[in-house]
Formats: sequence, C-alpha cells, structure tokens
Amino acid sequence: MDVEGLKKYSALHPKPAGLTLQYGTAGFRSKAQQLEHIMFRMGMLAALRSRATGATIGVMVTASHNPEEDNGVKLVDPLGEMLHPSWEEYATQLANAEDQELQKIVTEICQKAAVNQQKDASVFIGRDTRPSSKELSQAVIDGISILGGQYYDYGLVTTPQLHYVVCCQNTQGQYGKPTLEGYYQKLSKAFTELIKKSLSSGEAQRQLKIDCANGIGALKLAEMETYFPKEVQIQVYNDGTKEKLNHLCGADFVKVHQKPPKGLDMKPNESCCSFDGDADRIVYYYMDTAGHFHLIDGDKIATLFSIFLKELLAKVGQTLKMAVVQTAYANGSSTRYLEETVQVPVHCVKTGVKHLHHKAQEFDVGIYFEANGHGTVLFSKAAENTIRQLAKEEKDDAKREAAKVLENMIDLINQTVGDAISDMLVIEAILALKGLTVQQWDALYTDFPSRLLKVQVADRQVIDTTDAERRAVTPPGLQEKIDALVKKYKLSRAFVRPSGTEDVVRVYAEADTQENADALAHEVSLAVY
Ligand code: 16G
Ligand code: ZN
Repeated sequence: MDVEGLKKYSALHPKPAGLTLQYGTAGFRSKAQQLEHIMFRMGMLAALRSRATGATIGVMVTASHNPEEDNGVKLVDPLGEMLHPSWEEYATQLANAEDQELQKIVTEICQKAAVNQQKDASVFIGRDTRPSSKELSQAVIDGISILGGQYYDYGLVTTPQLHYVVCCQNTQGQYGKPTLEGYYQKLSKAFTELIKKSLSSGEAQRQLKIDCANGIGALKLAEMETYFPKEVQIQVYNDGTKEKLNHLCGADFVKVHQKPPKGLDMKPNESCCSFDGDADRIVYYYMDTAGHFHLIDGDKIATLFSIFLKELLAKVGQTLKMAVVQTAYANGSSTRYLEETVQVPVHCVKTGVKHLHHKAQEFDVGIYFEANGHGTVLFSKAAENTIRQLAKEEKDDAKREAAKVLENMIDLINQTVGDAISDMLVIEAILALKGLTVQQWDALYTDFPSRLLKVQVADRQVIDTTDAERRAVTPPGLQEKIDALVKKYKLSRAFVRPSGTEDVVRVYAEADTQENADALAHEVSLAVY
C-alpha cells in the first residue's frame, strides 16, 4: 500500500469530525457535502472487493429518489447483485474510521476477508445527474487508484445500467456486451420482436407519457430513441432541463402521495408512468373520465408479469417452478389475487431489494416487486436453457412460438436488478400482446384501503421484528397491543418496523374502509410511541 499517498489523498477527502454513517439497504445516503470521504473510501473498498472476488465491482453514485441536495453510493457485486452482507460491515467500518486509522482498517479488512493485495483490481463507476455526483465520483476514482486498482468510468448511467455492465463483464459477455450500446441493442431487439407479434394481431400504435423525475432516465431514453421501434410512441416529461431532480415528481412521489407528478399533462385514460431519480423504479397510472387518479404500483406490475408468464409456461408445457416474492407492504388484495386467481405461490420477505432478489433465486421463474415499483424477474439457468432450446428446436408450432416469446422476455428483462426502462418495455410488450388497456390491467383487482405513517421515536432500534417484519418481538407487549387493535377492524392487518433509510419507525395498516385503515394506523402509531 502506498502509505504516503494514502495520507495525502485521505487529507484531500477528510472525514468530518464526529460523523458516523452506516451502509444500509440503499448503501450510504446523506447530504452531498458529507460524502467526500465516504466516496473515497468506497473506491478503496471496491478495489478490495474486486481483489477478494477476482471480478469487476461496480460503484454507483446516486441517492435515487432523495432530494437533489443529497447523494449516496452503492457497491455492485460481480453478477450485478447488491454488495454481499458480510462486506456491508466492512463498508461501515471503513467509512467511520478516523483519517489516521485508514491504513490499519484496510489491513484488517484484508486479513478478515483474505484479500490478496497483490492481485489486480477492476472497478466500473457510474453516476446519476445530481450536481454533486461528478465531483463525488472523482473521489471514488481517487480511492480506487490509491490502492492500485484499474477503473472504467461509465459517467452518467441509470443504476440498473451499471448493474448490467458489471454482470456482462464478469460473465464474459454471456449476459450481453458491457456497454450502453450493448444494453440498448439487447433490449430493443427483444422488444421489437415482441411488438411485431402484437402488431400482426391487429394492435394499434401504443402511446405512453413518461415522467423521468428530472433525472437520468430522460437522458437514457433519448439515447435509446434511435433503437426504438416506431410502434410505441413515447413522450418524455420532467427531463431535468427545467426543474429540480425528484421535486414533486418521480415514482416515489407518485406512490407516496397517490397523485400525478408536477409537469406532466395528463388527459383522461392516457397511459402514464413515472421513473425514479436513478431509473430503477417504475409505477404506472392514469386519470379516469371522472378525474379520479388510479395508481398501478409494483404489486400490480408483479400481477401482470405473473399472469403473462404463467400462461406462456403452460403453453410450452414445461413444469417450471414459478413464484412471486413480495414484502409486507404488498397490498393484501394483490397477495390474495395472486394466490387465489392467478394461482401462483407468494412469498413474503423483509424490505430491501437484496432480500427479494435472494428469495426469487430459489425458483425457475422468480418474480419480485416491492409495492414502490422496484422489481424484476429472475430465470434460473436451467429454465433459460430449456426455453432457448424449445424456441430453436420444438416441432410443435404453438409451443415453439410461446418459447420464443419467453426467450424475448428473458432478454428484455434486466435480471440483475429492477430497471425502469426494461420494466416499462416489458409492460408495454405484455399489454400489446394481450391487447389490454391500462384500465383493464388496473381492474384486475382493487387494492384494500391502506395507510402508511412514520413515527419519530427516541431509539427506533428498540423495535425488533420477525416473520418478514410482520410481527414485533421487542419491545415486550407491543405486538399484543397491535393484535388487539387489529381485532377491532374488519379485513385488517398492521405492522411496524424500523426504517432502514430514515430515523423513523414505519407503521402500515390495512382495513375494510379508508377511515378504518387511517384509524388503525393512527392507533398503532400511538402504541409505538
Ligand atoms: C431502500 C431499498 C428499497 C426499500 C427502501 C425501504 C434497495 C436498493 N432499496 O431504498 O428497496 O423499499 O429502502 O426504506 O434495497 P425504509 O427501510 O426506509 O422503509
Ligand atoms: Zn432508485
């Protein structure tokens, strides 16, 4: 290790006195001015992780749907997954070390994780459109360089694009080319083939209005335009040229406030969607002729994917195991519909993409979505091989055609992580192939009334949960109180959990009417306080 260099560079990216941050479900997030040292150190950690795995590691500078003044950083593991949990701890240790302790902590991590410091290190870097992101990604580069690592800076990319190129790089091109051009080509080829099939069945041109949260999604959709089939007409709003990132717009705003974003002019029954600031989440919506707003969230996206994929799997006649993975926030009505009507097994896991992704890997076809619009589909290698073979060799025309559609789905879906651009194309393809309008999609089931609240408490960590966060184990007596409150209402459920991204406790309740859901959430929040 270049000890003198390390001293010099860490002095250029000093840690503010007394600041401690934790690598949480979304990596590090904070006000951008507090993150210089974090970025420098995450560059170092990425180099170490690369040496430990013998693979290229990704570093994404973004704070997703947070306000423009914030920023954050996340590491991407070799196959495009979230950083392994054992390394989250190293990330936190390195981030909170005092400047003069850095060398010691690096040595400790190398010992604990058996990192050979002589090995090559390779890191891919990406960033979102925040004003602070360029400088912060420069600090990441300094961190990689000081430990002798190589890097490639992709500059402005969506979070899922960075996951994608990391996966491509480490699978020797099996997943695709590790370039943005490779990403656009792969997606547009699969999409064009799917859309062509729907046009032959008489479907008219599709139109979609997209709110890009004034973020990276707008730039990347523009780059993709030349690859795009003319059959789908996209109109981009909130492209970042006029307003601030995520301000009164984007997927998170629309989901939380259950209303349209600012800056998107919506006519009755028009199909619209919102990306979030780094384009890894998407929600759809429309306004009916009476002026009522209808949100089509992650649960309903998972439902659409499930129906479509289940039908295709039945057509190809393979007994592949399919399942849906949700979190406790999934609306109970969606869970019921999936289990009873679509007849697909549903599993509930803890909040956070890594938990959903991990569970979905257990199936041949694992569909996962958070209600907030983050999700994707994972196909097991065996399932993928079977489908590709059927698409090529199956003699029965109907079966072969169904396998071809599935094959294009596999190529269109970004299996590394939830991806707003890819999910949007999958949704448009399914709606076109099934001849469905967004209104018909929305009408599959009606959400149970629900309410999400946040409560400020002295120490949110006193709440510990079990059963995929649906039951509180501590503090003693809390779960019994919640159980008693839930009993007062019909068709009700409620749970509390400490947030992984904010210093609050979240309270969620469902009941037979909106008034009752509101009342139950309120009473539960008093029990927490
Ligand atoms: C993070 C998670 C998101 C989750 C949210 C919950 C990732 C990449 N992101 O943003 O999936 O829904 O946290 O936040 O895992 P909370 O813990 O504050 O409720
Ligand atoms: Zn995001």
